[in-house]
Amino acid sequence: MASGTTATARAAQGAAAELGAAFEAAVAADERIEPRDWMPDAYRAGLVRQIAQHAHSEIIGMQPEANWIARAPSLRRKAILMAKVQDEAGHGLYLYGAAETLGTSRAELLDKLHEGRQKYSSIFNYPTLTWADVGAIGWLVDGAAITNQVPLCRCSYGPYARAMVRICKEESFHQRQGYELLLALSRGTEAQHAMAQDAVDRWWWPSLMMFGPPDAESPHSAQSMAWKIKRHSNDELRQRFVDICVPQAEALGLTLPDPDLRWNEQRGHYDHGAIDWAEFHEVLKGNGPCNEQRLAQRRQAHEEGAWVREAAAAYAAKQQRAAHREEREALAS
Ligand code: BYC
Repeated sequence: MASGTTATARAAQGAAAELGAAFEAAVAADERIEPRDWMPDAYRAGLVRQIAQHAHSEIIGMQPEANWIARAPSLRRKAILMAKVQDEAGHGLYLYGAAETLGTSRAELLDKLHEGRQKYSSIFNYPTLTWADVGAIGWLVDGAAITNQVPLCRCSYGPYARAMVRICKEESFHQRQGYELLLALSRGTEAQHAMAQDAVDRWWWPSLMMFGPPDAESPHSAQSMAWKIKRHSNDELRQRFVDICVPQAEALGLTLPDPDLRWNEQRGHYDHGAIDWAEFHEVLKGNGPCNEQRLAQRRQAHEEGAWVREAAAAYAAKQQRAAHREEREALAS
């Protein structure tokens, strides 16, 4: 009996080792891991953590911009902004869908968001004070998002990587509309130019924080990069973003609010000033300017949408009953 148990345990261990080796080999060969494939528990949990945070950011990210839909300065600008905010909702859906393939329901993730047990991007805890903020969000926030997210199109987990392809195409449109909006303001009246500059002054540093803590203080980066979920470190992507933005700011006729920003010939990159990480951690702890407001509005939207979810569930159940009835009738005839 004892030796039988040992043999079974040994066989199970052998099978687990084989599955683990197959997973590692697939990652090393740059193949995609698909929902039905075996994966380590920590890989699954890490993906759910990141995808959930990403999905939550998309739907909370609708709030600061939606604040300006009713006050857009022209019908054209209003139509563009509505389409953009609607896109963010869609991105949330693709991402919650990707998380569902890992065995975690959207309802469960939303509960965690509403209870403050899962994060969303720090950037959306800042207020949108003027119309120029819509431009600054498009240029800087969507620009940072693209820089961070294009490499995620090659993420080792198939459903997340495929969701990111479509998201990045839409983000690219969002970034351009923000840039074009800021350009129009920058070339406008003195007051419009000043409004654009003020928005850039307020959004620049929080945009740099979107890339996450410095590499040395990023607990997840090493494992996430080893599993090819992330392809580049937080600091690498932040640097890439800074290098892209400096000439764009010059073309816009706006300045970036960092006196230490200068080209470093030796590194082949722009050096930038120190980021206020204390502010970042405060925002993550819930003490940013809009944390409470964002979560309260999200909870309210969820409660107000209860009837839609009930109606959709009732409709789905009705469709299913009809399909079963048709099946029974077909069998009986
Ligand atoms: N804000 O070890 P680290 C958008 C957390 S949506 C809040 O470096 P990781 C858009 C991190 O989660 C933008 N939390 O983590 C939408 C972790 O906490 P937990 C969102 C942050 O995962 C609408 C802890 O700090 N984009 O673009 O390796 C309109 C330690 O960090 C932040 C994505 O989510 C932050 N900024 O790297 C317009 C992209 N940074 O989980 C635009 C996908 C870090 O241990 N996500 N934390 O409690 C990623 O690429 C990575 O998750 C991150 C962080 C680079 C963000």
